[in-house]
Amino acid sequence: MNITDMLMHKNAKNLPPHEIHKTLSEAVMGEIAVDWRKSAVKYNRRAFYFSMEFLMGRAVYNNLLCLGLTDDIKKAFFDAGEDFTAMEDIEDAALGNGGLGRLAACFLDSAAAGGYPLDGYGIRYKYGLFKQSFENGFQKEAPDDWTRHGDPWSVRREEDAVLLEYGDMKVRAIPYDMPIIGRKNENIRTLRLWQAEALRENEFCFEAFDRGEYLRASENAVSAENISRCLYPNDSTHEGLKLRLRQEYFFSAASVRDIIKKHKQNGKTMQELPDYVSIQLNDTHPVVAIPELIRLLIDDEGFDFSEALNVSRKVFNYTNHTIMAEALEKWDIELVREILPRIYEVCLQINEAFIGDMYIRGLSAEKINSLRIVSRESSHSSRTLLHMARMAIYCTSAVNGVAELHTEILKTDVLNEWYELYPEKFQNKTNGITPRRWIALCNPALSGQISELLGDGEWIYDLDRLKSLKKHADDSAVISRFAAIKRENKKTLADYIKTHEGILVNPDSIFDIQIKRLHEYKRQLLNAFSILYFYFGIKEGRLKDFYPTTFIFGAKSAPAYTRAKGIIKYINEIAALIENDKTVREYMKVVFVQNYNVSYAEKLVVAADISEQISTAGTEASGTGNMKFMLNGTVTLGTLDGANIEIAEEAGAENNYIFGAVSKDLKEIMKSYEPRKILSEDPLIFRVLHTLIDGTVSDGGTGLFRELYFALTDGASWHVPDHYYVLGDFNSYVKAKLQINADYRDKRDEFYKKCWLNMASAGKFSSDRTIKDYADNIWKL
Ligand code: 26W
Repeated sequence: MNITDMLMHKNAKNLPPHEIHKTLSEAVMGEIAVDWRKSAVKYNRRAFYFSMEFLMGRAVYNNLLCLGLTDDIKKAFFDAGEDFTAMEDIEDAALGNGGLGRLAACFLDSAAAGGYPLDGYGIRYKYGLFKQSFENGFQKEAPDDWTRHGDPWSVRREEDAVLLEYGDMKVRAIPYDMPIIGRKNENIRTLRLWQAEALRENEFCFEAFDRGEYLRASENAVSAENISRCLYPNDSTHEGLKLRLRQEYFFSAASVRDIIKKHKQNGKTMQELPDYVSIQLNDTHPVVAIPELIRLLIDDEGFDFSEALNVSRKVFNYTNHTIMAEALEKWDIELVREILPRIYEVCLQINEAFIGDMYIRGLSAEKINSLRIVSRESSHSSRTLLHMARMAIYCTSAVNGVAELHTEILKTDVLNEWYELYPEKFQNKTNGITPRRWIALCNPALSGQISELLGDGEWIYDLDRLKSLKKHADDSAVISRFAAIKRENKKTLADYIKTHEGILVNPDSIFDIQIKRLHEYKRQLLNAFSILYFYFGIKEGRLKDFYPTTFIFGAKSAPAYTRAKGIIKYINEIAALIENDKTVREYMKVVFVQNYNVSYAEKLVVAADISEQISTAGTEASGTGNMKFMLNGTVTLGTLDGANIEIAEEAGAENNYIFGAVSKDLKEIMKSYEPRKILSEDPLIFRVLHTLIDGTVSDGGTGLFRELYFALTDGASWHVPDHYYVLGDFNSYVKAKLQINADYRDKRDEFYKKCWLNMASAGKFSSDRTIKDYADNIWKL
């Protein structure tokens, strides 16, 4: 292998890690160049994944793994006296917020590995998701300049630049291509990310410069570059901001044009586009691609509107990732008119076509009004809104949810009226995760054990084979090796936490882990309350024999999400409270790791005893962290929500710890729910909740904790007290948690058997399965 030669030649020893990283990456890029080029032209019919976010994480180790080079390179590093892990600080592309962006990354990997012609299109943000640190327990954000050491995994393709016009400005979109390797199988896919730049003639204004107006001289360049400057760190609320709309149009329009250009280069007509191209819209963020395609067909290709709409319907498909009302994108139509005047006109035409269709179906005017794609905000509002999800459903062939329950909720509740109009469009595609990154890469020891038992390592491309490991659940030699591997992973994590957080944790304690974006519906607060409950229980002698537990959190809060930031501060205060208590701290410890990201997740999911998946039933569309823990042999402590339901189905509810109200009951429950009643009847819950206002912990005078308290008791912005049913589920949650604690303490073998059975049942949650389902039933590849 000449990559190792190259490393040796460069005399790695004298190079700083980023130089080694660069040399190695460039060598790999050279190695794959021919296959990559061939893959691009190999297929007739192709699919494209349009996503505002791709949460790729580190490329270097993953690419070596997929090429089967890890062992060779590790050895070369060792021989050169170099640290293989030193490249960890060099690159980590966090071009996404959470689940939606990471799913996109897993999908590309699975497509490459499975031999599917799927490529990704997105934005090359200069700054990825902010870096998080804690100062005095409060979240602080810093910019994430992810290419500061260069970007050897991307190739700039100047020749494919696209000119884009807004109502008030013009910009160039320059593509950067990243190879998606997946497997050494000659199907190397591409993630094409667009970067915004000024037109060359506008880049710099010499007239302004000559007048001494130096800032103004580069004003055009700055406003163009602003479009791809920064990932919006918001993963639930739609804010309706101008720059965000510019971003959405920027990559959607550039990508549509890129696809059309290639299609024409292949000598095909635009009428034939649907025969060769299928585009998956990752949530509504890229939905503006629809009016853009229609516009191009009308303005440049001479289609009439209804022909153009028909083409678009055959090309596009839409995935919904959230049922949270505040996340649904509705753009103020006046903003659309200002920034995208021609798109505005097309959207109005789509709306007219829809209204016409509805009249033909015989719907009442009132009903039609309630469904319009462009509609007044309310009878007493002068704002008119463009409903992106409605446009998506009307203008696509397939609409899908991301877990069985989620799709059911879309059909019967959130999108019920649309389901009744277009039942044939609705499908479920339960999410998945790539086994390459989420076990082979992050858990080499467990992967090794599995490969030995299965006789080869090919199972990472055929995860259903794990099933046959169930028969080893009663083999004590197998289970004790499995337990030893987990113990070793816990030790490795403990060392990492010591280095990065300055906190000592005991690897022999239970590792109870909740890692995901900070959001009220995910209920980190429920976890925090239960910890306080145990704290008081131990301190006051009610809780005996509590097995020492380390409660680990990792979560970023949207910078403007005040209540979520209050929850972070609260958990950090609880951590300090316990740490300062000599009698309790032997039994429990709370660690909130800083800057939780994909790379941290790789270290955490392999070291967990308990996977916390505790969202209010009916709120988490799917969850994918839950699958990562499961695959690495962890029991789920969870509600019957999202994919947790399918996890419990696959692994057996008896091998997990399920608690809480179920989705179908909650609507009824919430009608008469009175959290203050619980508070007045249950002194232990009272005690715990009152830490928010009785001075047990301090929010530094910000009022954050008081606000949290009143949101639960009286109801704040939701006007519903405790909208996410934290107190309602509290007792059943605590009970389940104590059950795990006792099982771990008293029936360790049984506990590990449960863990093992979870791993052996995780086959369904490979994104290879998900991609095959999309390819067969939506993209028809
Ligand atoms: C407009 C602001 C905004 C930005 C991002 C609204 C909503 C989003 C995403 C849809 C949020 C998201 O990441 N959803 C998650 O998608 C995952 C992949 O399908 C699911 O597993 C998670 O349950 C869902 O929360």
